[in-house]
Amino acid sequence: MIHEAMRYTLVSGGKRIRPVLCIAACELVGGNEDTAVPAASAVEMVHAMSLIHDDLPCIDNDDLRRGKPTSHKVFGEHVAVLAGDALLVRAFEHMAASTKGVPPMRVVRAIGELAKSVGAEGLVAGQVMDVKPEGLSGDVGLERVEFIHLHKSAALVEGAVVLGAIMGSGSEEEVERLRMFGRCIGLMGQIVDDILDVTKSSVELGKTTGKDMVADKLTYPKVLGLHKYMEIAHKLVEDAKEALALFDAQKAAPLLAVSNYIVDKIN
Ligand code: GRG
Repeated sequence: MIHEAMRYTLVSGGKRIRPVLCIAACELVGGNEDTAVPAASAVEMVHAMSLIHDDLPCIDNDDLRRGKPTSHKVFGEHVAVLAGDALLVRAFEHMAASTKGVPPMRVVRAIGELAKSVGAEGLVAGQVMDVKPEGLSGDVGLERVEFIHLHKSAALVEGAVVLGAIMGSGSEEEVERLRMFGRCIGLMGQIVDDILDVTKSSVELGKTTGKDMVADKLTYPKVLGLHKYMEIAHKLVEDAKEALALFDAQKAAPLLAVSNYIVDKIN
């Protein structure tokens, strides 16, 4: 039962953006795809567990994820909690046991990076801040929203890219440039989702003003307005491109393609 619950979310049709980024970053710094596959899988396991826990009744209480019943709806709440825990631990076990052809110090560093992107300085920090404020109004600080998005959404995307660069034996400078790239597109991904939430709601309600219709979510559009928010998304694409500028353009093409894929949804 526990393995079935672990697999249920892990193979339920996500876009796999994080593992793709991890492998592309590894190849960009000259590494072989195979050396990044365990890390890429580990990142996807962490992503899957975060979705399971995010959907729980005590957090977002969602019934559907990717068009299917959420883990706790299928397996019950206690199994969903445990499946999330087991996936989290399995991610680290898998990286430690299955990474081949990478110096042990690099594997240890990558494990540390992943842990940091998940824990109280990463996903967990973002989730803790993302409590629904009662009577939310225009005075919700931009800083707070930025903190939530950077931690809850961008941290694991950044982690995925950094892990790939480490496994591919990237230099310190390459790792840091790719960290910046990952952070930009992670943040951009969340912004694009927020914009689509707003525009979709507007279309559904037959309105064309782009005014925020999402009542209970803490989003940038609520704080900044849609126009300014679009500007930020486009600025992040430029920053992401700049972070890749010193790499060979042809080799950087796959990462740029992911970045364009994300932002094209709002163009
Ligand atoms: C990490 C220990 C631990 C607990 C979890 C609940 C929680 C703490 C964190 C919430 C993390 C969360 C759900 C962030 C949202 C991230 C996000 C942008 C999800 C959507 O990603 P996509 O579009 O999804 O890549 P698919 O379905 O394609 O995989």
